[in-house]
Amino acid sequence: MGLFTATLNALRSGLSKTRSSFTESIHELRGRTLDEETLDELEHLLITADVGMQTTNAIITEFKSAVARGELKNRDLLELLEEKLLERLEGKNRSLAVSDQPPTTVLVAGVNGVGKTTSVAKIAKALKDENRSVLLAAADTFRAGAVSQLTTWAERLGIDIIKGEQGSDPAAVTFDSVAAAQARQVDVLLIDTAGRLHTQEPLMRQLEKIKQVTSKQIEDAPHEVLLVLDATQGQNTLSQAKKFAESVNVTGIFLSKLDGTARGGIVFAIEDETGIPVKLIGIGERPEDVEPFDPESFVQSLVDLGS
Ligand SMILES: Nc1nc2c(ncn2[C@@H]2O[C@H](COP(=O)(O)OP(=O)(O)O)[C@@H](O)[C@H]2O)c(=O)[nH]1
Ligand SMILES: [Mg+2]
Repeated sequence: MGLFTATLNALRSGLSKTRSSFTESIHELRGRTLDEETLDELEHLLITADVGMQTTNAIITEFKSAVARGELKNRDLLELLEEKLLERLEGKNRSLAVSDQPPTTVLVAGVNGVGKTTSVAKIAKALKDENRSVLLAAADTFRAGAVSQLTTWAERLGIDIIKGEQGSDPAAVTFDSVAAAQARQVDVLLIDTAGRLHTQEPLMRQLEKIKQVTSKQIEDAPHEVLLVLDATQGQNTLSQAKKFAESVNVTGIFLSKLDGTARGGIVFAIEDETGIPVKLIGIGERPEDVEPFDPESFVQSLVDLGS
């Protein structure tokens, strides 16, 4: 899906916390001699921004060999950093999967409080703004208020919603929503799920069940399994991603709350550790506070060479 376009200004302000720590700090290194001390400081800054060991090591190693080859004499440290950071993110398909035959079904998963319901509303709004028809499924039937939260969004955005009683079987709600999406011929069905259960049933088993219900009705559904990770949770996001990826085939990550953290470098760690592409980012609480993840503008905002 060519879901909306990135706006650099919104991204820059959404990343303001990361920019006021990481970006400002790396600018202090500009013009410094590229000796061991400078590279140690750069390494420290990358780790502090949660970039992770893999990307940090790769970048520092490349810098060291570039210095040894004398290549950095005429190169700007930040230009080279921008180049290397971008290389780490290149070559991934970041667009949302779309089915030739509607409805495209998107399953949204993640632990409690990471921003699933908000992210569903954001995607729904973006799709609606592109004149696509959308249906929401409230398959978080456990948390008190979860269904009404999504219902409120649906009303505000003028989008239909399929829901069951609180406590009802989320697989049944899912079944109904897929049937309704087919009958109404909507373009996209967005399924909001629970992040925590008050039953004996393990969360992952419930997700698998929801997934199975959709694929029984539409062979290649769900076309997208989006895992929502909360950027403010830093390194904890990595273990969450691994756990979900073990049970359901996660096809993309929605990284929420990037506006709430100074450690926006977590994007690199997530992709290094999981191999799953970050497809969308959340940069605020409003339905319009979402951007497709665009490596180039992301890295540009982080390094901020100016134009
Ligand atoms: N600052 C910020 N807050 C967010 C973002 N996404 C969600 N939230 C907030 O996170 C809280 C939990 O969101 P919710 O969608 O209910 O999470 P869920 O339990 O995973 O469904 C709410 O207060 C949201 O407004 C974001 O991108 N930025
Ligand atoms: Mg929710």
